[in-house]
Amino acid sequence: MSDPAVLFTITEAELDTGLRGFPVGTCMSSDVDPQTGVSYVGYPIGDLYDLEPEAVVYLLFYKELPTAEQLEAFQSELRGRMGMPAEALAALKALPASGHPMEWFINGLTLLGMTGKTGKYDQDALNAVAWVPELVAAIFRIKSGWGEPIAPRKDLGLVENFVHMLGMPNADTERLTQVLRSFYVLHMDHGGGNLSTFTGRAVASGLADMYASLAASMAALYGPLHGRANQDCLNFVRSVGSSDPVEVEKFVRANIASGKVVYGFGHAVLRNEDPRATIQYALGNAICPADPLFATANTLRTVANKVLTELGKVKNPFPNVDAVSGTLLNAVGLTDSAFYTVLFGLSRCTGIAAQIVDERLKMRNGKGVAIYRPDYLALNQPPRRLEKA
Ligand code: CMX
Repeated sequence: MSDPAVLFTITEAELDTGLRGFPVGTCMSSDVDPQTGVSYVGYPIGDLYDLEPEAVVYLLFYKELPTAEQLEAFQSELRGRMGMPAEALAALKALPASGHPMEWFINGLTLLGMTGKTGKYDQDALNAVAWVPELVAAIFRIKSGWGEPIAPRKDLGLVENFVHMLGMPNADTERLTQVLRSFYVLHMDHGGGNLSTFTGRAVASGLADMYASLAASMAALYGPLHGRANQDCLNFVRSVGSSDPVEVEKFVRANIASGKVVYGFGHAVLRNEDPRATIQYALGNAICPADPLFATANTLRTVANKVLTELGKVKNPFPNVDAVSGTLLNAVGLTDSAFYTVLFGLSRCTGIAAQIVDERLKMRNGKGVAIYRPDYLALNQPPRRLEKA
């Protein structure tokens, strides 16, 4: 490629490949390197996962980590925004019980828009950061039969408040908070091209409001090849039934022979172990090394990698973020995997909201990115006419 302005050339073979790798725009909050994984505004995720979650939210929105004073002011601002509209909560309770938690979440986001939007992307983004944990905790409580939604406490941080509002029966609050704090930071953002973020940005480019855009992005996250893989991944680890390397290898080989994927392994962009998986393996080794499912996930880390490498065709035979997140959630009492994608969404809404604010209010000198309008080439549509009498 001699012209430095040419970033990518498209051949016919690249059509219908899901825009894989096509550069379509810029992202100010995060980046994904095939070898080293995700970074937020230049910081590798390994530097950030144990910070105060609000400091990382601040970084995604304002592109710098806050000073102690800025962090305190930001935490206090978010606390001031807490308290989702009561009308949205009341409407949530009327949703069909049979819906998947993600279907409730998608509807819940549009309810927040109907009852509480300001119409300003930056304001709605920060309100969403404050309200989404309340919405998700309410979905957990109503759908799990744990009782009425619990109101937020203004003296608690975002994740501590979420744990309080979950009111999970028999919870080990300390371990639950520890796992959810890191889960929240690890899942916040992952570049602009992942399906949910891309969808949210595309929908906002037509000037749909923040909540409608987030609802659309969460519909994208709902797919089993995207966010719902974390639910399938825990079910996969459960089905292995052993942590013995010989038994696990037999299971993985049989699984592949029957045409199924090994959940928690592979990635569209990464070509190494996802650092978010590395961090979670270390957390599991610290808090639940003897947990049977975590032990299985640990064995899969090496055994599945070996078998997938031998297979030859898998571009990334290493664990992705979903390889172990479910086993940690399960180990701290969140045993119903149907809710895992909602937890992913709770976190990811932060990065998507920050990217929508950047795209609508900052890019192109504040003019915002134009409405998305890619081209689809006509296929099997030779011109023809309807003969009329
Ligand atoms: N197990 C078995 N086979 C796999 C595989 C896996 N984990 N990952 C890839 N392959 C196969 C593909 O099915 C494909 O086979 P065919 O050529 O026969 O169609 C071949 O290897 C090449 O695929 P690839 O280019 O390496 O992977 P893709 O970019 O097409 O797909 C992904 C990426 C994540 C969908 C895929 O690796 C997969 O299905 N993994 C299991 C599900 C999973 O863990 N998803 C979570 C993703 C996490 C995230 O997106 O953040």
